[in-house]
Amino acid sequence: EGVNVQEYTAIKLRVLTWSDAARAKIQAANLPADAQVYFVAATLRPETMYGQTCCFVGPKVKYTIVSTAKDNEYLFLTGRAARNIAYQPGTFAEWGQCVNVLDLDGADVIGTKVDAPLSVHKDGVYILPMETVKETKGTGVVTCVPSDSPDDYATTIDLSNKPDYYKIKKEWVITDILPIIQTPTYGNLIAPTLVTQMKIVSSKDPKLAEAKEIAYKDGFYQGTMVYGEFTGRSVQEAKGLLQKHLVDSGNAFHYAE
Ligand code: A2H
Repeated sequence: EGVNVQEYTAIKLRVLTWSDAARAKIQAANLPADAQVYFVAATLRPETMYGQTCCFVGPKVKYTIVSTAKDNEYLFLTGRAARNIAYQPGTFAEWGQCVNVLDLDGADVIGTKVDAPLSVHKDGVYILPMETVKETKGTGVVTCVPSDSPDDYATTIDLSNKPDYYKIKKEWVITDILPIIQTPTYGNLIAPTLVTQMKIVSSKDPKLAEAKEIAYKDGFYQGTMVYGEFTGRSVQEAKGLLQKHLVDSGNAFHYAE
């Protein structure tokens, strides 16, 4: 924390169908029939959103659904993030209010299907568990881009290898990975390449910290887009363009903490 401000893009993933556990609690909370609930994922890499394959919550993390008084919009995020967002311009300040309507555990929402903006998976993607999600960072919701995030790739492999252990259905895990960014050293799938080269064996492997650092620096400073409307542009250029596109289309907002 301290004086460093982290600027995230908060991506809104609209709920298509709830998991059984979440549906029961939501019915009991009497949300209006036309309520639109969005999972809010904080990302530093908006230019990678084409490659979203699922969205992670911490199974043991506590979340809240808040009402925003805007077009029957409700947000799913940690209580901490909801309080932060309430004070940021362009969000609740204009939306009028931020009222907590329901508390949920991460485990309750696993198996919920959401629409991930820009993702090539147009029928939606699933909410899945990631044990390393921190309650104290961002919104506690992490959208999964396995091509460019070593953490996301390692978790995807774990989930796909042991669906029963994680209490998920194997078919909820998309293992097809879309190349989005070309880098000179690690090709067009930097995260899988690093995980393999560094012999990272699970989502809890300490070597992931280093892989994450390399992937972030190499992708950002050396990367070129090989997918989407900014194909051929540098990642440094595309990041701002895609952030603006997501915000202007109503699919994201700025979030700093
Ligand atoms: B990034 P920083 Cl493609 N717990 O988004 C754990 N991780 C979290 C989190 C939380 N509560 N909130 C956000 N994050 C992740 C995309 C991405 C990200 C790519 C590549 C690298 C990358 C897709 N997941 O992050 O500690 C989110 O994942 C590498 C640093 O604030 C967010 O951006 O620096 C990033 O960590 C924020 O990390």
